[in-house]
Amino acid sequence: MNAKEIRELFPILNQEVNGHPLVYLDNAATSQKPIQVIEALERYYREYNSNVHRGVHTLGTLATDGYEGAREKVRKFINAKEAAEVIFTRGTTTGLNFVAQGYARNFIGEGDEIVTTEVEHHSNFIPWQQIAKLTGATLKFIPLQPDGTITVEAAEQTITPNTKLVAMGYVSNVLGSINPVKEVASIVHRHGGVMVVDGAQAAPHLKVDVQDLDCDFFAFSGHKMAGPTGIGALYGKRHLLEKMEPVEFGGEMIDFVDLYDSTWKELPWKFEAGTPIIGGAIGLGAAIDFVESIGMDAIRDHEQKLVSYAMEQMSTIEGMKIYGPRERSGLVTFTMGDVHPHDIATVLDAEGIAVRAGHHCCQPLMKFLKVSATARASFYLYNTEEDVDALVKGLIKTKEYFGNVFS
Ligand code: 7TS
Repeated sequence: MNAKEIRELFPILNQEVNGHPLVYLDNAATSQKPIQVIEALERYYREYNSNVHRGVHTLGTLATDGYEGAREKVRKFINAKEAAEVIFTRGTTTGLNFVAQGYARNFIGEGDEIVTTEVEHHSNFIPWQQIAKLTGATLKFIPLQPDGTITVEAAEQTITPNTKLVAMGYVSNVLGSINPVKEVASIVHRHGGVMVVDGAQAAPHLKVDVQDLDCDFFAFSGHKMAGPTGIGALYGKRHLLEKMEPVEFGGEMIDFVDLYDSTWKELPWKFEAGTPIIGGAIGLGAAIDFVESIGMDAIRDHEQKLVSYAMEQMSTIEGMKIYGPRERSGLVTFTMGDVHPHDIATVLDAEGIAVRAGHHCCQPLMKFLKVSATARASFYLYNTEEDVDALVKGLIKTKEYFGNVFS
């Protein structure tokens, strides 16, 4: 299937916005959903909505099979050893906070180091900053290259025997850079620490193999990979999840409850208190089936061609500054002369083109790049060269509109 055929499977894309065909280039914020995912959600709510893991009635069994079946799909998708190592969460943010509260808070203390980078999304930054404040651990940052990339050598020089945890994004949501998480995991393991990977921008766009990366935790969101909002997964190695404390308490996650003490269910349910996100998990399972039917390698190849074409075309515009390395995932973050990124996004929106402007939840990185905001076009499997052409045309129009601010 080519991108144009894939596009037909996404009903939302077939509409006009402000009198122009919609060109959706805000996929790093959230992707659109194909008909297969919408139908899986509808089928669940129309035909077998029920709570899981409790009743013996038929709908309850169907819902439980759907929910646990989705867990197995996630396991296979990221190549975890066992489904018990996959915890359903609300998304990447929740997954990373679980590791911070359930693991780091209990196993990290004064004199220990937590290592992260200035490239991180706030979701993979603030939890560690706060845990460091709470525990007295030292927060350290791997020095960045001028283009914002992270080298193995810089990681090697920052990580020490005192480093108990390294938190790093696999793919940057601003620079598109692909970080050497496998190599960094090997360094931190040599020093006895754990490797936490923020996979929010990786899982939708490239083949993830948590065993090959040898990361200890890996968090991602369903909504950025054609799935519904409100669902994601946290992978953790069994031995770490076993010693990690539950973060939420209540129904579903207990074994026995006594007046003054309680015991927990086995993995992964120990971490899934309350009625879980059943419809969301089933929708995520359908999204995994969908992206796998296209093929993760095919998705990456398509995005590589698009991003190269976009960078080439955009570079021809006077005043264009593109951030990040040449080798990247499918997104382009840029500024254009002195035009404020919000103005760029506003003019593009009038042309039916959706891009994001702002700090992209990466204020430390904006500081590093010495900008207060940037604009970003991010691609997915349904975007086409025509979308890039529309973007470039829109940017030229923006430039003409604000022409006098170019020096
Ligand atoms: N980590 C990275 C690298 C991200 O890009 C995002 C969301 C998150 C974590 C948080 O994911 P959530 O699903 O829990 O919200 N990034 C963006 C973005 O770039 N624009 O909007 C959301």
